[in-house]
Amino acid sequence: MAKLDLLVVSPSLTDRMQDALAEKFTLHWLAKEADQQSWLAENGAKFAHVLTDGHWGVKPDIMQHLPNVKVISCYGVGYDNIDAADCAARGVVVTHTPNVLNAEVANTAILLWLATARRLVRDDAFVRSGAWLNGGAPLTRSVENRKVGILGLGRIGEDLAQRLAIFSPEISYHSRNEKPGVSYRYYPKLIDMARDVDVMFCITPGGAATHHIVNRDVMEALGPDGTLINVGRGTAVDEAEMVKALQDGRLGNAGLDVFEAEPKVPEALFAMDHVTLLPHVGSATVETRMAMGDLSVNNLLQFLTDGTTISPVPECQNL
Ligand code: A2R
Repeated sequence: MAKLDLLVVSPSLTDRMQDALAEKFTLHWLAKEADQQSWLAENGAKFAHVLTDGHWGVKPDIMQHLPNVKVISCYGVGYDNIDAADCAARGVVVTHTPNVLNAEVANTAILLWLATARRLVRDDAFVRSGAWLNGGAPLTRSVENRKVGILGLGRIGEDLAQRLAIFSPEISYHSRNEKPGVSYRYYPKLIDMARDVDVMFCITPGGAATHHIVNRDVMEALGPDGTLINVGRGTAVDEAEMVKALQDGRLGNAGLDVFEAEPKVPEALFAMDHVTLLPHVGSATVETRMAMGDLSVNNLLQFLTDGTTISPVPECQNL
């Protein structure tokens, strides 16, 4: 049987994903086209199936050339770079990879908190530079018995809350809606939670609703001894204000896996040892990326079989 055409928006895929897709699809790599807009104008109409990731999404300049698209599979849980509401209105199913990455992203959040509080990077450099020969490293701050606020107690946030239990924290959370059946304290206002906690974990989706939700006032409420950990989306934090607050000591510390204009990171952060930086690797282990890859591929394959998908985004669940 002739293979179907698959538009791949991500510049790369794992070998395992390519092998699984190759049985049914001919892969067309958008990133290999020198003039993507002209190529899409000529070829876009032939694609009913699209594979992308959370970073690249399917932005309007691509979407406008896909009049016949039926399904978009996103390799990642965040899909803020795809207009899912518009897709749903057009009958286009968007899928993503929830749950299979909860543990990994929660672990990354804890890693960032421990590394930041205990100055892992600073003290590693301290040993390597030979500075230890002249005396011990300065003291750090404990992660035990802290007041912890979770901004976004969703799938990942709940997993994080459970994993944090070994540090005997007092956990609270903020989201738009109070979660039924949850014992953690709910704050209807983010700023009130920020004022009360020692560390705030940000695990919300990106997009307009959360844009700069962590603003200057929230960071000042977190305060000079407070720590901000962000593993959700860079756009949720006002990055310019965060840099200033960290410089002035109005915000104590930060552990960041995500940034507003990735892979660009404000250079002012590079010299700060009260900040720990990661290159958006929250889910980036071999095991978890394999699970995400399998789910992204299987969403497409199931769609070919019976028109349904395993994990459509909420906007597309009734299609
Ligand atoms: O607001 P709610 O009740 O829908 O709670 C969700 C919360 N959230 C928000 N909180 C405050 N203000 C907002 N504007 C807002 N929008 C959403 O974020 C919920 O507690 C949480 C998202 O949870 P899930 O949808 O289960 O997402 P998951 O799988 O935990 O992943 C979170 C994000 C992804 O979208 C990627 O951006 C990143 O983590 O990997």
